[in-house]
Amino acid sequence: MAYKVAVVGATGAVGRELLTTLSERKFPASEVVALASERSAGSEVSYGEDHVLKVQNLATFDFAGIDIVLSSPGAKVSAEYSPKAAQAGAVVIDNTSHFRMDPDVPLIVPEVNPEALAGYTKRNIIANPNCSTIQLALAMKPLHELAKIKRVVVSTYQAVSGAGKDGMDELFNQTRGIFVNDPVKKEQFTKQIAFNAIPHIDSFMDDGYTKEEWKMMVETKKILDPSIKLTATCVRIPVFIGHSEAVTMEFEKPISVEQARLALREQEGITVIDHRQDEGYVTPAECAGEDATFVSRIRVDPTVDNGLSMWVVSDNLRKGAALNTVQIAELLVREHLS
Ligand code: A2P
Ligand code: 11C
Repeated sequence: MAYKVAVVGATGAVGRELLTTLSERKFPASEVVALASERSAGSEVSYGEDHVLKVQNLATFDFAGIDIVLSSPGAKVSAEYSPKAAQAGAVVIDNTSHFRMDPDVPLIVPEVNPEALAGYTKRNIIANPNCSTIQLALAMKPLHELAKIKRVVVSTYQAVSGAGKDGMDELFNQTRGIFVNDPVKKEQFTKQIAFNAIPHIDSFMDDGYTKEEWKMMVETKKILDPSIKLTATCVRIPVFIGHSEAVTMEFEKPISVEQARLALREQEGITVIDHRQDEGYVTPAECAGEDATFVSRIRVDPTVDNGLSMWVVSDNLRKGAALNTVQIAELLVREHLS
């Protein structure tokens, strides 16, 4: 069977990756429709190597007859259009923060909690987690099964593509501008991002955390285990693609580095590259364009009982967004639609 698929936000950084991923993975689509704002209606986007799709205006599009919607146009736009598409009969896989904590919306990393997908029929909406949550939950899963994680301290080093195509343009333009002495222009980021690090992603909350940090806490609990305590510091760095995370975990039971390495090696979606020498670890420059989430620098944290630290890197546009979304669609088709 083949499905009619609509990609919402098709001209964006994630939307383009969604089209590439659908084509690369040969998703059984009888038709793919590209949707974006009125601004880009009529423009063209690539779908695979030999197809070009004409972008249509989301605001006037009729979702009747569409089977699956992959939506990544930002939270406000999804809040309005994802329920409309669901009411028209499509199953929506939404890659924004808007529906993730709705108890009637499953929040899925297919290698971690595929069983939760079954609840999607309540709203016909499935949520794709935040990019920094996906790679963390995936790396935590086999370790949690082995020795039960009690507490996590995570610091992120997040690429500008997390802020979309305009964020990528801002890093590029500031970097070039600084070399020719142009004044720094800030639009997407609150401080200069070129040659800098900004400890602020998404808006501030009353308790001093940012919403990105809050999302990592609550989404990890929803996906993996509500009893896990997690504190995060999320930082934007001048890298185009690839989120990195320094993760320290405290376990209920003893766990050795060797046991952790073995469990991570057996986890689908994880590649362990961990040699204690120059170049024996993965950086964002190497993870861009890859499907795997990479774990390196696994070591004992001697400051607590049963502590381990590790370094986790993943392509935020692929596993952090488009790949995970398409994997959810594949799971949906396999388990529920066919
Ligand atoms: P457009 O290119 O027409 O603005 P990114 O996350 O890379 O910034 O991409 C955001 C995506 O969401 C783009 O495809 C963008 O389309 C789309 N988008 C933004 N606002 C709207 C809207 N009001 N209606 C439909 N699509 C939107
Ligand atoms: C970033 N993680 O890097 C964000 C992007 O909640 O879907 C994704 C925001 C979200 O800025």
